[in-house]
Amino acid sequence: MSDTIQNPSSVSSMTGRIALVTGITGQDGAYLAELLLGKGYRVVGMARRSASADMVSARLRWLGVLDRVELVDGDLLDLSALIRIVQSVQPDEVYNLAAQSFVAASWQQPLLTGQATGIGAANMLEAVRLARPQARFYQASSSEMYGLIQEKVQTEKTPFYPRSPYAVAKLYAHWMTVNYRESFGLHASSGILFNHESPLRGIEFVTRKVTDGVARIKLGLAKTLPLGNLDATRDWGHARDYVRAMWLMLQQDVASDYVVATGRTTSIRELCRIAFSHAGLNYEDHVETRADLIRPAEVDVLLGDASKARATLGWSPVITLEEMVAEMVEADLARHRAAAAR
Ligand code: NDP
Ligand code: GDR
Repeated sequence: MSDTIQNPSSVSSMTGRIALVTGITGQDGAYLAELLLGKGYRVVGMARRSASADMVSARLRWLGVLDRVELVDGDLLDLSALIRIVQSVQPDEVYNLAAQSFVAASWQQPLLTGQATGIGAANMLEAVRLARPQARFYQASSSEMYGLIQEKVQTEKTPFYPRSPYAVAKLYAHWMTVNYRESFGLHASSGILFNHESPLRGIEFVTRKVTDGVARIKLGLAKTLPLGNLDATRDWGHARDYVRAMWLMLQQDVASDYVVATGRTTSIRELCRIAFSHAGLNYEDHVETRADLIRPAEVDVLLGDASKARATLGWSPVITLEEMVAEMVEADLARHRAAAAR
């Protein structure tokens, strides 16, 4: 990649609408690109320059959309580049998905996380305000902002109590989005998304770590799976469902903040049971708990109430946890079988 856009105008847009997506190489970036291309958008994805360019595009390739997305080099820490990109792309919609998104890593890299996940979002808001204030803006906020839970079921009105450097950075980005909406009149919405997963989830996150572990154990490549806290519970949905909510938010006349969640919470232990039993295995025979995988501070329970998204956006999730875990286990089995056959 370079400073200029790759694949320029290789796709003529059916709607004439242009979307700029940061974090295009991540899980949500790939699914969102697929959704927007399906709706006829011209999709420009911002990605960091990498020495391993083929790895950068792996998820887009997996979904079969790589050649239809235009990629441009950019880093959230580089405001001047962001301004130039927004100026040249002139997007109608900007989806800010880029972040250092791994909670556990944020204790090892608190300042970098603050820069990318917090200040990075402010940089993007500034770039939009200066170069394309009429664009609609989406900020990837997180249920991690609730942290030490103040209400059993979390809504847009539940008080926040962040419990990691990641969550603190996301809270800053969230309030900057609200402030840019209220101060400068930007059409800026914030999606408070609860955990969402898929076969494209990074391997370090617990769902994918479990489904990859199940596949390796099933194929005789490993015997055990080390995990941390099995008692925390998460409200898990599928990324494909959740990117639809992002898009719906930017189609509203008035920008706002929305919880996006399934309304069901499940422990890591139960997730293990579902995933292992899908492959005919008993998790208790293979899962080991390891103290070094326990976090300095934990978010014990997350359970979201997406009533506002349901009522205003007409959004509700379609894919169940069991269906998603089955899809992920099957994808990891296929991946390991293909690697063994090479
Ligand atoms: P991923 O970790 O899969 O993707 C993160 C993306 O951000 C990658 O493309 C990464 O690029 C990019 N990135 C990181 N730092 C920078 C930077 N300094 N400049 C430019 N790009 C950068 O995350 P997801 O797709 O799962 O999540 C998308 C967003 O939604 C994130 O902001 C995340 O925090 C948030 N979120 C996610 C939830 C989930 O359950 N998935 C729930 C709630 C919020 P590279 O490939 O180069 O590393
Ligand atoms: P989370 O996701 O921190 O909720 O953040 P993750 O899958 O990393 O952890 C979920 C829960 O599982 C427990 N856990 C383990 N987690 C990992 N990664 N590895 C383990 O071995 C392990 N063992 C137990 C954790 O302690 C935790 O309770 C995700 C990210 O996508 C964020 O970017 C996003 O904002 C939130 O979801 C909503």
